[in-house]
Amino acid sequence: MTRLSLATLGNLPPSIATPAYDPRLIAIGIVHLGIGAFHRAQTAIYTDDALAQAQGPWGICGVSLRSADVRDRLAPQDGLYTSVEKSPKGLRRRIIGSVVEVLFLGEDRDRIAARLHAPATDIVSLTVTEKGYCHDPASGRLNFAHPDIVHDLADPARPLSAVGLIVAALDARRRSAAKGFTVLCCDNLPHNGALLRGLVLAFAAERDPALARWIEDNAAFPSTMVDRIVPATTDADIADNDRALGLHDAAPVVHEPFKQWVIEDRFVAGRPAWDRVGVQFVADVAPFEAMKLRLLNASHSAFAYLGYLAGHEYIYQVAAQPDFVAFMRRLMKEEVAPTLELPASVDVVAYQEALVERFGNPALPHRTQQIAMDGSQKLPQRLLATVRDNLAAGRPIELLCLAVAGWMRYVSGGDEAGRQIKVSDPLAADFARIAAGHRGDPEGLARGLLSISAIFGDDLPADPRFAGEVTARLAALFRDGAARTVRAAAGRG
Ligand code: CS2
Repeated sequence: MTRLSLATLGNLPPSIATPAYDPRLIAIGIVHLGIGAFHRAQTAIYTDDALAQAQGPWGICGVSLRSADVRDRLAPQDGLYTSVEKSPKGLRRRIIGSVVEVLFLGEDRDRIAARLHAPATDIVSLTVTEKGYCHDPASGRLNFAHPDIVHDLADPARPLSAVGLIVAALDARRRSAAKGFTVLCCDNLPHNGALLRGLVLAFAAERDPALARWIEDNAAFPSTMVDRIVPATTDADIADNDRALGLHDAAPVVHEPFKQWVIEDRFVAGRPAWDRVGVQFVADVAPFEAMKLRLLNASHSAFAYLGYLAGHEYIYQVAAQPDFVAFMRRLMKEEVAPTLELPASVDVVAYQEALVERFGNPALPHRTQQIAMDGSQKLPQRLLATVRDNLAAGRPIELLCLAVAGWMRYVSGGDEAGRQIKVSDPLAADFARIAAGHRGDPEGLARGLLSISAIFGDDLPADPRFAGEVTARLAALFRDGAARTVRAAAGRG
């Protein structure tokens, strides 16, 4: 089958929208680290919309840090790919043109360095997932023992980590007396801009305090809140899309209609006309980010662990269980919403109801196992920060603790039918060791997992209310199973 590319764009059926600008004429102004499905389905689409409104030098050079796969899929098609929007109302396909170059760190290191050093690059954005920041999730500090950080400090000119790449690029700018750039973190981390700034400065200070000072003065790290549900693309998605296109696209992305991007308006130089295409610019992202992490992502993780244990492969199947939906509504209303302080313009009740509907989208099968990945990096901002706020205010924590216990039961590595669970997490080996030492002993398992300070810090394991509640919920999960425990917690048992 002929490949989608600039040369074959004209062969597409007229129902499929193509870029309203000529991607050939768009110069690169953004380097994006981590060109996975989320970036292609969210931030790159906002940029595509912005380019359609106002052409400018805002093409994206997408960089893969770990594997050549996305580069090998996108490069032969000139960076073009299909956005497939799916909901019960139907399906919409359009071709996105904002990614104009794709590089892989393992093979294109010099070209990536040249792009990052080029004065034309005003923005370096990132979606490298939580674990890509090489930090301690509980404290938010750089993990100097992380192998990539050890490597990058020993060989700063050939970095492997995103933090190392950013510091090397800013160092090169400083040496050539060029301007700095805006670093735009688009991952689901708390205060993501400030967090990344702290990591970059810690790394830079270790190399040279003067470099850290230059970065403080010359780079900006606005925080952002990003939102769109984007399950991993499957082979069946690709085959369906190829049939609709009449061309082969090796890298389509499949996503829901909803999208949101909130950004702090602190840029070193220019930016695309994102404000004209629905991006919200605010002075402080923190309230939006807390709302999203604590309502959406917390419920997602709770559904992923407890739903998987109850035998559901996909989130929409979990969202079709009245007990789970009642649990989610109660979790959001009673334990999360009271911790949020939102601008009056935000209707947080409507936001919660919309989440129930978004999770239930049957047109968008999203694997519980995909969301269950990397829990060690996700729990602190999704569940534990809320637990801390509630403990301090004397508010309830039961349902949050059930979600944490669901994670514990999941990472212990066996499901309710005794089958092995493939746990994907940077700390998976620790979980397996702890679980092996406490078979049939929920109390010991809870104690062992709570002692991982990179997740729980030192305060939570020592809090009798939290430790007691998590242990009781974990015992209930082993005794009664996830479906019954969720039913009881939802007040329906
Ligand atoms: C999900 C998120 O995989 C996960 O952990 O919770 O990727 C979620 O789909 C997005 O944050 C939605 O914006």
